Amino acid sequence: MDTEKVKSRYQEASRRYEEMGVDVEQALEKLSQTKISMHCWQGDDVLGFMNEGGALSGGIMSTGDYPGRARNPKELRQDIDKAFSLIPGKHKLNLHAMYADTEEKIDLNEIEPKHFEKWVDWAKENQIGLDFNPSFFNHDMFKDGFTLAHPDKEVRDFWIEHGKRSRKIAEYIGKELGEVSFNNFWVPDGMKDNPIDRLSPRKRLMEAYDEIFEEEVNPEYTIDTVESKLFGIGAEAYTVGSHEFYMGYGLSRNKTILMDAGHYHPTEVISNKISALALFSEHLMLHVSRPVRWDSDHVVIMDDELQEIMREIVRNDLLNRTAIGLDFFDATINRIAAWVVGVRNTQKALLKALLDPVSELKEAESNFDFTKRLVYTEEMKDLPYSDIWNYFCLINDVPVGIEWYEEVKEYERNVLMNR
Ligand code: RNT
Ligand code: ZN
Repeated sequence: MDTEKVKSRYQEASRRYEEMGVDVEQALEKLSQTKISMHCWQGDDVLGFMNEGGALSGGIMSTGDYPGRARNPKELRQDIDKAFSLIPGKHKLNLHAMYADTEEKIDLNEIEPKHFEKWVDWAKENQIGLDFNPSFFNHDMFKDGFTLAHPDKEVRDFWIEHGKRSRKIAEYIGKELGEVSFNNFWVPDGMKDNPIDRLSPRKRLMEAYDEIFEEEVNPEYTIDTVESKLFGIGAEAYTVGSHEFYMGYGLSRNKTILMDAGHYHPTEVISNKISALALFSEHLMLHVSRPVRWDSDHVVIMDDELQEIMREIVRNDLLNRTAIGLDFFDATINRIAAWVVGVRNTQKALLKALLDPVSELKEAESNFDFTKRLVYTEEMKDLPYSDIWNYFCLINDVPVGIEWYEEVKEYERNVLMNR
């Protein structure tokens, strides 16, 4: 798109927003300060590099066989670089332990900071932050549907060791990069059919976490987060780490609670939980995902819930306290396009929220002027936020509109198809 046109449209659009009482420059400033934590696992269908030939386990599933999956750390970084080059701003990469980059033959209970040095070097070079996750799946020690809550101590101890080591790695990452690394704990533990004893596995999970978190890590470098879930494939009847489990655990242990948009009952939404959690916890972290009938991890699109999540963050002034991560894996489409669409949509939804006349709307509501609230919120839907977005892409030196798609196609022809 022609640069002058982008600029003049931006000016015209800004005028319209300003008429509604919106400070557009401030919105762009906030948008450019907000990092999205892009998940590495969209690039290889959540397989990782530590379990050769092993399939995805842990009650999650990636479907599709689009060509060009990244098969090693080098390819994955190359693809991530491509995606980031098409996304405005500097962001974070969310790394899983099973993506260790090393020649050494190591297991999950042996990982050390040195096995992630190459990721850290890459992050430094590209000014990208890193978040981290222990990987409690894709492994033989995921036994009988359990990890940390397994009745057998040997199984639990393996995973406890893994969890402890993940914290050391996240601490190392945060220290090296000078930016906090959120380290997220999610375990798939559960049962397919109705359990007799729901309590004992939850007690074991609680105790295993207490052991993992025994040692202090420097909160300037890493913050532990815990992610709940309603069910998984093969754990339909019972998931040990439920929402209530982690609300209780996180709040009593000072752990940050992570809410994944796909991990609740189908009519339940995380947008309605953010404000409640914000009253009781300093930080919160999200996995912005899109459930379609189940926790299907579809690419996030510009739907109502994505917009409502961002509005909640903005209207409650939670941008500085919320870590926004993404979590989807679609193997039926170009994986780089999946990232670009997902991250750009998340940013766009945030921009839309930032372009609302929040104080005016709050005032109307506090005066019980529900008519004005309705009239304004409906009017805002018609304002040309995409002219503001295109300008944001322009000043950040990334493709405007869908110009990025041509670049992805070219990359597909030249790189992905040769894999
Ligand atoms: C699974 C959780 C978890 C994973 C990633 C790979 O249901 O959402 O966050 O998707 O850790
Ligand atoms: Zn998740």
